[in-house]
Amino acid sequence: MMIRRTLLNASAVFALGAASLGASAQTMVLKAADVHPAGYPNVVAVESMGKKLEAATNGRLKIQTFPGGVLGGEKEMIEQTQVGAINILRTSLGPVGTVVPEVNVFNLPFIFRSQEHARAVIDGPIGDELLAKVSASPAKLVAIGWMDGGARSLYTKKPVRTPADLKGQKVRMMGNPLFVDTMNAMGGNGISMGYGEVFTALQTGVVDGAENNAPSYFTSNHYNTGAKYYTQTNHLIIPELLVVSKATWDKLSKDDQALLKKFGREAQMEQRALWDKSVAENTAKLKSAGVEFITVDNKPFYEATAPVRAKYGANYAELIKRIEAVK
Ligand code: GTR
Repeated sequence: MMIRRTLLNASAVFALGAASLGASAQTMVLKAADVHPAGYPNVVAVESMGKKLEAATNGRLKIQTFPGGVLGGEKEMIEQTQVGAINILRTSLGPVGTVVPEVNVFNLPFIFRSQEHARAVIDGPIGDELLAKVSASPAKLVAIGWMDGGARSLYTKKPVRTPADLKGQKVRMMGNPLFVDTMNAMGGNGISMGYGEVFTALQTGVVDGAENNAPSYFTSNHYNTGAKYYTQTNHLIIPELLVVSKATWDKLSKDDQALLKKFGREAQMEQRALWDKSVAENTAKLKSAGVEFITVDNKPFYEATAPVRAKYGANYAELIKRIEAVK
């Protein structure tokens, strides 16, 4: 009798323990990573996504942000997201092209006519199709939204006005062979390297320049290394991506997945509003820090990069036509 009661009690305790375990297993703190520092539009948009998620789930799902590249460079962070060590990642589409080659069509030089054109494309059916391609690929990433990445222009220690001025200049590009080819076609020597290494590389002369949008150029401090000529080539307009690890995604209920999708799309719109402000503010800061903005005719750069569009765009001719047709 005695033994039986003990057994009963033990199973009651076990049942209780399982119930509370079950409840705590559902509470999740999602790690969200970004190479950009706190306060950058992309980071702010993900933080506010976290607040909405927490409110909508009564605290069951939360987002903890890890900005400033503390979890590694984008290449490493993509890998960590693929295995579920990072749950949410905001990344440029640039390095994603190495794991999902189909997205490289957005990574082509001069594929978009302007930021407005890029926005119209990512907001429409083509944008949705590419998100779906990322999610359906074997890369183990679920794409839930886009963000603006602005237009990338060259910054160098010597002024550049034509492709010939780039001769012999080593220019840091993002980790994707497409970008190294782009810089080589533009007249320089493309060197691929993680974002976090660029400041020292510029300082020590490992590279003579790099390229980025104004908010990145300013917040990374790259303008403080002598690379103070900012040539307005606008050669790459690359959308940014918000992805969830597939390993994490598969643990979520359908309702929670739908919430993440909804808030991901809202983050896209919030970042956009912050982005325009950030470009204006950071442009002003760069100018007052002594950066010389050089206006150029970008036609020679466009023409020089035709072989890159031909090489990497060959399989996507139809898609490129559709992108060009978007008003
Ligand atoms: C920024 C982009 C980052 C990162 C960086 C880079 O514009 O927002 O995601 O890709 O460029 O040059 O590595």
